[in-house]
Order: sequence, then structure tokens, then C-alpha cells
Amino acid sequence: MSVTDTKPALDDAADAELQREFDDILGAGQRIEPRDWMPQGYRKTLIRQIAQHAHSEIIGMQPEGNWLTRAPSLRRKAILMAKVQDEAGHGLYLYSAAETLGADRGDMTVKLIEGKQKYSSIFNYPTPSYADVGVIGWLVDGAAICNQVPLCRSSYGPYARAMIRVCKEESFHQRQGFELLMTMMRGTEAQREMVQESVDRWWWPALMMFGPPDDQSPNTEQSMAWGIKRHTNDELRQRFVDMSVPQAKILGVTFPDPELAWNDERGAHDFGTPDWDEFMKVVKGDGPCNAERVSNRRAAHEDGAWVREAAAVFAQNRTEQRVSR
Ligand code: BYC
Repeated sequence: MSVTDTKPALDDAADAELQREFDDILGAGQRIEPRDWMPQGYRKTLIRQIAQHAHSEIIGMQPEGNWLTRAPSLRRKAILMAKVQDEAGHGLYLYSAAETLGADRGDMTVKLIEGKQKYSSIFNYPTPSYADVGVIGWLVDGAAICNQVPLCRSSYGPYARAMIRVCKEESFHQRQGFELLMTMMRGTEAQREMVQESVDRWWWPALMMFGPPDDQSPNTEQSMAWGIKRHTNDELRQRFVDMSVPQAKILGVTFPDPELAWNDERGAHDFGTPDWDEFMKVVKGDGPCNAERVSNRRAAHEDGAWVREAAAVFAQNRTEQRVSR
């Protein structure tokens, strides 16, 4: 047998050993780190999910950013500014986590702008009312926390660690949203109506954030087997509904779902079915604000070209100076 004949067999044996080590790490509930061997599918799935997550944070700055110049007081403006900046920070931790898998940040941004990578459906809805700032904090950040707390135990180390800090900041965001709404609910009748109108618009899109129902989710089973996801989309959606109903009672608002009711037998709330056709339309780029969100992101990327060029030249000069010293 020639050397080339034996090579595939050796590679197969080596691959099987690497796969066993990878499975053992997952089986022991430990983390996979950037230099560890990992199956290509695991790497690809993580890059897909982390890139989408990073893009969501960056695009997610736009709906609330819309109210920065019109916040009703200096205090509210400062709070909103800090929150929007936090989202930028989350995007940066996540792009860095994707880079540890070999993804390139510039390339991910181009893919987002060209519609080849997704971002969360929720950010394709408009924010016509100031109450939307509070409702995004309460419901959208609330849904994000529900989805992301289990990701702190995700099997990929850099992603899980990024999630710990993101979740701490998201819970702060959720509380500021709730506090804003509580203040409005204690205000005038017109303010209470604004809050209810906003809740009516955001409730169903918030439920869609968790992704399609489990029987239509192509990625969940494998992602759970790899420990990337810890719960299914429907499990987390249920958890979010159960968490939100008592909070709505405290606020004094209702959710626009006639089927929403406590089910004693299940020990959980029954609720209606989100409009999955609308979800698919939004995910495919045809939501109310998709074009605007992507066009703003494209403009920001193009406007920032000179900064990236200057930073690259600066870094190059520093390297050359160090070498010549
Ligand atoms: N929107 O098999 P599935 C934030 C896609 S940031 C758009 O269940 P998976 C915040 C999915 O990607 C919020 N697309 O997928 C920021 C897949 O398509 P591809 C973002 C969605 O990955 C600023 C297809 O549908 N959070 O909260 O197993 C201010 C089939 O789905 C959506 C994260 O990214 C959606 N809603 O599960 C305030 C969390 N749902 O990729 C707040 C991390 C599904 O096969 N990500 N799709 O072409 C995850 O946990 C999971 O990726 C998901 C989806 C649960 C979202």
C-alpha cells in the first residue's frame, strides 16, 4: 500500500479521535475554546448565530436611536443615549466572539448589508411613539434576556462569556423600560393610551423574536445537541409569556390576545398563534422598515470608510516603527 493509500485511513482515525475529544468536552459540560478542534458544522452554526446576534444589536440601535433627539427631558435623553451605546458595545463583544471562530468582521458587515446574513425581525418595526422606547425596553429587552440567559451556558466559551455581560446590561435596560412605562401609566389618560397602543403593536413581534415554532425550526435540534442552544424556541416563548403577564398586570396594560389565559393543568399560560406569514415576510426583507434599516447601516459603513483606512495606516506605521527600532 502506498503512502497516499494509507493517508485517508490515518486522517479518518485522527478525525474520529478529535470528534471523540470534542464530544467528551461537551458531555462533561465543559466549554469549547477557540483553539480546540471542532466540527465544521459547529463552527458554521456558531458563526451564523453569533453574526446574526451581533447584527441585531447594531441594527437594534436604530429604532430607539430615533428618539434620542426628541426624548422629553435631559434625564430621559441621557438614559436612552447610554442604552443605545450599550447595544453598540454588545455588537462589538459579539463580533469579537465570531472573530475567534475565524470570521472576519468586515466580511460579516458586507454580508449584512447585502442581505446574506440576517438580523432579528423585531428591529424592522417602526417607533412612531415615545412609549415605544419603554415598551422596547420592557418587552424586547425582556424577550432578549429570556433568550440569552441560557446562552450564558452555551458550549462555546467566548460566546457564553460575552453573554454574561450582555445579560447584565439587558436586565438594566429592561428595568429602565418598565420604569419609564410605570411613570407614563401614572401620568395622564393620554399617556396611558400611548402605552397601551404601543404594547398592542409590539406584543406579537416580541413573541416572534424567539424564532419559528419548534416543528418549523430547522436548526434547533442540532444546536441543542451541540449545546449551543439550551432550550427550544417554543420553550423560551412560553417562559416569556409567563413572565410578562404578571408584569402587565402591575403596569395596568393588556396584551392583544383573546386566547391568553392561565391553564391550571399545564401550570402555564395558553396563548394565541403569532402570524407566522408576517414573520416570514419580515425575515425575508419585506417588513415595514427593512429597507430603511439596511440602507442606514450601509450609509454608516460607507461614511466610516475613512476611519477604517486611517486606523489601518496608523497600525501599519506603528508596526513599522517598532520593527525599525
Ligand atoms: N428574526 O432554526 P431556527 C436584542 C431565522 S438582539 C430573524 O429556529 P436558530 C436587542 C434563523 O436565523 C436580539 N430571523 O434558527 C438588541 C434561521 O435562519 P438561517 C437577537 C430569525 O438559529 C438591541 C431560520 O429563521 N438575539 O435582543 O436555531 C436592543 C430558522 O430558525 C428569527 C439573538 O440573536 C428572528 N426573530 O434559532 C434591544 C439571540 N428567528 O440562519 C434588544 C441568539 C429565527 O438558518 N440567537 N430566525 O438562515 C438565537 O438564540 C437563535 O439564533 C434564534 C433562532 C432563537 C433567534
